[in-house]
Amino acid sequence: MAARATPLTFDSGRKQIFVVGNEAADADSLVTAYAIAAFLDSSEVQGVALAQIPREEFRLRGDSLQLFKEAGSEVLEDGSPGKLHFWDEIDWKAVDGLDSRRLVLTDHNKMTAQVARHFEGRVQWVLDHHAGGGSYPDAKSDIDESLGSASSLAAEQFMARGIDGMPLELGVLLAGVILLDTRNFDPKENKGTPRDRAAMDRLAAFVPKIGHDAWYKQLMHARKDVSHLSVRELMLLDTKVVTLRGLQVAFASMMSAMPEVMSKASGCEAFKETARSLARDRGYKAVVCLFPKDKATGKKGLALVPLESSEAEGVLCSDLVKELLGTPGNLPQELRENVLYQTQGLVETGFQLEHMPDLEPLEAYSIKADVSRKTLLPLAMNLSKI
Ligand SMILES: [Mn+2]
Repeated sequence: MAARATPLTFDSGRKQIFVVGNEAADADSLVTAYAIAAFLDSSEVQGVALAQIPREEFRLRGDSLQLFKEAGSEVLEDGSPGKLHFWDEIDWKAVDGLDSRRLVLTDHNKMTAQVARHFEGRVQWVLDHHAGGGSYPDAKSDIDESLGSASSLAAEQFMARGIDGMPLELGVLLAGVILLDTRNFDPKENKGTPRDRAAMDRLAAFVPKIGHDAWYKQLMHARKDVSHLSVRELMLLDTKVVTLRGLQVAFASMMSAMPEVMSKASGCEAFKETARSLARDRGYKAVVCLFPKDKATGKKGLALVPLESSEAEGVLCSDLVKELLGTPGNLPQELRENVLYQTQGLVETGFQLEHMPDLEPLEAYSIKADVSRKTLLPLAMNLSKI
């Protein structure tokens, strides 16, 4: 196991071709970028696989974590692949200095703004299964919108070289993603096409001995499993960042109930410190966590952690609490007419926010179980206006 990422040094004797997947950085995007970079690597070309996330966030993708491990890829202590280069690790000045650099897009067909800043006019090839396309008429294009997985396209490239051209590591990675993306070719899901099936059949030798069905179940379980994640990682897992009164606030949908998360954090004070440290690192002024329903109370949980309670973000958090406590009486007409406010019964009952003094110094509350981030956010956005 390598202790650190393979340092990305540019070989002056070869042309650099960067390969990047989409910004969601799901298994299909990560694996196609990784595989196509390896495919392109030669005595003339240095293939560089790129992920549009910081390395810290790789572990949040449990399916990818498991797949790279199973494939025998060289991984770091956190399980992230050493040969995959993450957005926070790139020396962009050095990249911009590579005059002949080119870009390949996998699993999307239009550069994100952050990628375009470094590769405008340099897209050479697009392998994708999304609608759209046509953004780069001069680039080679392999786009099939009907496909379940872009990994099927990547597999075809290796197959065209003959089966001997497919290394074991990449065969396992691509087969695993095709199974995930096609939902194991379940006809009810209608995601896998005959073209995906043909790619999968040619990768049959890379499926582990347990067989397709059991492997698919394991990978899906790994995708949903959050037991390996730290409290900080749980906060990163499903976070929306919004600007309220000019301040960046992260709204995290937590995957475990409040009591479990507090015990994982070793207490409310440590939880609060974890949230503040995340806020500092990411430039947030506050982190608001919404926890799933706690079986014991039948309610969800809400915790608000401003970076500094004496500053503007502290006022913002207490104003949000006041606003929540004032519902339903204070709901503006626009939210009364909001369909989700109606289906969650918020127009009649309000958010049913109740302080949980036992969790101090953490500012924690129980909240009506029907509430979701989709209804919490509009109220916060409304607050930003007043
Ligand atoms: Mn995809």
